[in-house]
Amino acid sequence: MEQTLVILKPSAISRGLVGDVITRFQRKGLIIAGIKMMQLDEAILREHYAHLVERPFFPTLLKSMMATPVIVMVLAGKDVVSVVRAMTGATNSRVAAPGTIRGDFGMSGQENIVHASDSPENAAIEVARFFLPTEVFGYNPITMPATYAPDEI
Ligand code: IDP
Ligand code: MG
Repeated sequence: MEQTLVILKPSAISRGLVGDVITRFQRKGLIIAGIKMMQLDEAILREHYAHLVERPFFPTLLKSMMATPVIVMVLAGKDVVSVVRAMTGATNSRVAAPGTIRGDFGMSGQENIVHASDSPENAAIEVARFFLPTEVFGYNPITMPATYAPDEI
């Protein structure tokens, strides 16, 4: 099963949205393959947001992502990377479509509740960045036959 990396950002923690966001992923039928709380530091964020380090807002983004601990998750499912990106919505929460996590829960471009991997290649890199192999579990929930047709899994 494909995997993706999700971070419940400090905006989700501070605003009490952890349960609501995780519930959405579970109701969709995604499998939680790994989950833990951690405090991010500058080193891991410079790696994770390497594509943004030269941007003027990067110092503010760093501070925002270190404001509280975060919850990191590995979600598993068929085409899970694109499914979760679609559920997440556009980067700017004010533009994100209603029905998406950012569109329903946020008002900010920076304080946008969740991170989600943007490609299967990056998902594999990001899962390895935040999780030890022993912290990610491959299992088939009893709900699988009601979630997928046999030829989908
Ligand atoms: P994504 O999270 O939708 O993949 P990226 O472009 O990868 O968007 O940016 C990573 C994160 O950096 C965003 O989720 C957001 O928190 C922050 N960010 C991106 N662009 C801006 C901006 O123009 N102003 C402030 N923060 C931004
Ligand atoms: Mg991104």
